[in-house]
Amino acid sequence: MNMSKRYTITAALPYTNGPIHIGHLAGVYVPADIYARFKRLTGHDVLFVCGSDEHGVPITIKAKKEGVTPQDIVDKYHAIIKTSFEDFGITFDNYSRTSAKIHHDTASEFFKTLYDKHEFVEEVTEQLYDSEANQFLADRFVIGTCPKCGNEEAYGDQCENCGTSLNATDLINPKSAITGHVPTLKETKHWFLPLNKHENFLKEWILKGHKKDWKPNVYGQVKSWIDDGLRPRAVTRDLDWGIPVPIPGGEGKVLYVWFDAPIGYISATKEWAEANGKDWEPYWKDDNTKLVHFIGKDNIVFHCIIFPSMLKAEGSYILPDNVPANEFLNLEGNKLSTSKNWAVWLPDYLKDFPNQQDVLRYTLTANAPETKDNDFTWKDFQARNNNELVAIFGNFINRVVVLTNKYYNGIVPNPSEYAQVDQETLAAVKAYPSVIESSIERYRFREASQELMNLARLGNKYLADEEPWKLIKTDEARTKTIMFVALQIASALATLSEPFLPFTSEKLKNILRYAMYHNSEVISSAVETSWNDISKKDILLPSGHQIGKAELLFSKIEDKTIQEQLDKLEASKKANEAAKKTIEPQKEIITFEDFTKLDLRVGTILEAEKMPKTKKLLVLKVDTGIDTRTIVSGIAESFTPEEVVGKQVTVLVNLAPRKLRGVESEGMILMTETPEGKLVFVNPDTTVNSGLQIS
Ligand code: B3M
Ligand code: ZN
Repeated sequence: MNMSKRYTITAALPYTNGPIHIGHLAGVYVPADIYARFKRLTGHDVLFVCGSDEHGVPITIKAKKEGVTPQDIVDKYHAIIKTSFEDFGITFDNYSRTSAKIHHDTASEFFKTLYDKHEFVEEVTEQLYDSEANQFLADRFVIGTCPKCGNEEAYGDQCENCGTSLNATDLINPKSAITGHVPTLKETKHWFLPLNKHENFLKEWILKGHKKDWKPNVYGQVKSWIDDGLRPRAVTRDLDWGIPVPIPGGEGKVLYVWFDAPIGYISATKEWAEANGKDWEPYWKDDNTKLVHFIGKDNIVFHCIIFPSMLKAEGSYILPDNVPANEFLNLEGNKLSTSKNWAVWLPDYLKDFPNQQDVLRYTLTANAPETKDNDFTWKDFQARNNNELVAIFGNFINRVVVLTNKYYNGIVPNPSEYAQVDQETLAAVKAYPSVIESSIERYRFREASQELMNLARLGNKYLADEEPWKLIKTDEARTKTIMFVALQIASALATLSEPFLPFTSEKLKNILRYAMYHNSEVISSAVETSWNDISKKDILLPSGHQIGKAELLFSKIEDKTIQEQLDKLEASKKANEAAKKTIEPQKEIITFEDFTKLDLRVGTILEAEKMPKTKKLLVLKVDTGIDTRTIVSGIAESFTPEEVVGKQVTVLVNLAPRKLRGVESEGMILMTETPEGKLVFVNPDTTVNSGLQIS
């Protein structure tokens, strides 16, 4: 086995403030797992690590919202995320967490090393401060307009729209995400990583180096940052949740989450090494090791500029060989959103589609946002399953296994002389490992998954053309040869599908009896077709080998099942629309004098009629206690005239009269709109005399 290369493969540490959703899977975890499985299958020494990112501001915001501690939040979601990755077949060698002691120690030590090497610039600067919340505003504690692209929901450390990394003071019109207030400026000391000092190294390493094999979307983004000029980045924060700054003067401050999180890959490696009696250093310090970071495009700057600068400054680490960042996945035409519950959550998928992990893995791979944002639709999910996994892959395997059992009791038959079509087919099978490999090596997993499906198409076509079910009656020898060739294709599929369809691959290996079983114990491995065998060996499943009975690898997904998922999303959409209508931000403060100018009275509606040629307006006759007057009100879509006559309402009587569609309206009825969009009267809950003042 070729053990020449060691791979350290990392996957972005998910923020532990919610479950994993299909955007995370498509962007990061499925491609990373395909790559790790493939590298293991082709005989490499692979370490695949990840872990929960537990210090980010999103955690503290979620904790505040739920009235619990940040530790409660991360404990809850770390468990949910870890379990769902395991159930989905993501094969991390270690899934750690940044609240673990080993990470605190590793990150503190890393910071201290850079501090002692004078790699930081210590500076007192003015930072955004929320005087009401009595705290500094950094990262997601502050939202404002991105100076680069105008996105009005940019965060204090980054704009997710254009990816630019920001200092909070760069934001235009910043607003506190805690109180909504406009922040003030307050002096505070922080330690900065002078990225500008690493500009030449980065130019050499990326722009001049062999990074041409980086994906264009990654190389392009990095190049534009470097061209724009790199600036010092604060690597400490005035927060109480995170890793304490381990130097004098760091009291009350923590490491910036994006300083500590990437070091989480290293601490996860150390933790794995300790648990397995291994040495962690070769995976991070040996030039023979290839370091590959799987991330989403919003993490490019941290993995291509900041973390490499940290590693370079520390001096003893290797640098990433590639950072194959994916773009974003949308859902049914809209951006995925945790806060708006516009997502397909992995735990929900696993519950709604038991034992169908591979259907989602395959769909997310076949449609991965590798070079541009892409859209997940439940219709496409159904089509990929029914038209490809069931109709091509599953159908081929089912026919081969059913016919082998029917004609030969499951024994692989003895072939006679190969016809030309047999030779061509077997030659084509031999080419597939390198075809798929070349796509995977270029991080083109969509392409690779389609090549795998093409191998199943080849099998299907071979059987359809050779029609063994007809020949069995007239040419026994020819039928045996055809079935023998078809079984070789099935064996190749069992091995080559493992990175993409791991659950199916295992099922198929069991059906083909890759290993012999006795009382469900493996007693011998009669055949073990390795990835590298397929292009080398002429026979993968030898004649005389006993295979098992047929079992369905995939089942058709009905329209009803898809509709249930679409209904769930519709419900989310409705809840969002309702939620959007709830609390509008408070208007600007008025003085008490301003308030006393308003004359609010109890009024009684005496008459009501629809305003002709309008949908929204009712013309009301209102007894205000002062007089009876006409008021036009936009409530016709919520109430009929009959429903409002006799109602007591709050009336603003000293509003300047306005002409609406030729009718003079003198005053305003006060209403409110429920989250469901229903208008209701703001009125006294008991009947009182019209004209009473409301104050
Ligand atoms: N927690 C994920 C994100 O930005 C972030 C990745 C850290 S990888 C070191 O959504
Ligand atoms: Zn931007």
